[in-house]
Amino acid sequence: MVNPQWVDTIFVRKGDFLSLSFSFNADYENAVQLYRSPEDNNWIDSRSNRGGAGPDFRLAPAKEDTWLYLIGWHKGAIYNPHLKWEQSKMRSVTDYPPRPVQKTVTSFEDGSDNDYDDVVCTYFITPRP
Ligand SMILES: [Ca+2]
Ligand SMILES: [Ca+2]
Repeated sequence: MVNPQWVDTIFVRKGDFLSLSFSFNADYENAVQLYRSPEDNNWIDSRSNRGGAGPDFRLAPAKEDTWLYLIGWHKGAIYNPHLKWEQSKMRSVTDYPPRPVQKTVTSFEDGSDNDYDDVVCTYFITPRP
């Protein structure tokens, strides 16, 4: 079960571009996944501090108004395959620098120290040029 309080819902208008970048600062194993539905196990993209932040993820221009869902996960240890993934607490701050660009910083906490930088996803939504 996903706790909806810690799901970042991303709204992308038809024709807009979404670009996400990721960073990690955690002692425990952390991951973040982008979904088309919060109840769906089929994620679109995934990053972890085990696999690395990787390149920015860029979604093709939305063919229709689209909702996407960003959810963070962690284990209470470093790279222990026997532990279950637990959902991470989430904070999200959005601003519009300058409009109509949207910039959002969504950060996740694995529960060890409340620094909320265990996974940080920064994303921009920009209109079609
Ligand atoms: Ca941290
Ligand atoms: Ca932390």
